[in-house]
Amino acid sequence: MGLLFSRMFSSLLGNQEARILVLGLDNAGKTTILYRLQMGEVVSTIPTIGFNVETVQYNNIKFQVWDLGGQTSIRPYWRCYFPNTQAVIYVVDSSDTERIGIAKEEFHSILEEEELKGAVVLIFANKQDLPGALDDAAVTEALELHKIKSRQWAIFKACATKGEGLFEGLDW
Ligand SMILES: Nc1nc2c(ncn2[C@@H]2O[C@H](COP(=O)(O)OP(=O)(O)OP(=O)(O)O)[C@@H](O)[C@H]2O)c(=O)[nH]1
Ligand SMILES: [Mg+2]
Repeated sequence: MGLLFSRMFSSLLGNQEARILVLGLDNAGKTTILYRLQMGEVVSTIPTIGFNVETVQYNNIKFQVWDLGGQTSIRPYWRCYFPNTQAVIYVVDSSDTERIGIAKEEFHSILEEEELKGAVVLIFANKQDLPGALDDAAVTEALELHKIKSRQWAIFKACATKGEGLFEGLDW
């Protein structure tokens, strides 16, 4: 009851909270994005085994951001984090054209999840600084984003290491 009232008051006062999952293949740049958003810095990362969770306060919204490890063997555990998620940030390494098909398959299986039915989806076409990186239109095509039905989605070009595109995505 107390929790309910505190949530009601904070929403009346305009302080909203949102739970966000950051998903995507290993090496896409998820952890780099999380700490760039939280600290405004590039941190040196190691592959995430498990998850990182941080609170990011932005524009009166407190985002609880969950960054999950993307290695093949860890992906089955993503679903443990699905309940109560308002938004999914799907990160793609735009220069990894070899694995873009796998990125597409993982993306569409996320969309089919019942527990994520109400979540909005933001896609970051990350690593735009690398040679040969697909732009947002090419990533849109490769991920077959036109197949998305009855869900709000948007794609932004990003470069996590330079901090480009990330807050534009959060603004959305
Ligand atoms: N050139 C370039 N490198 C990036 C960018 N974003 C992330 N990286 C690098 O990509 C590598 C992997 O980044 P991580 O953030 O650890 O990737 P991750 O998605 O968290 O990977 P897992 O934890 O294994 O799922 C690191 O060496 C980052 O510095 C970018 O925009 N451009
Ligand atoms: Mg990571």
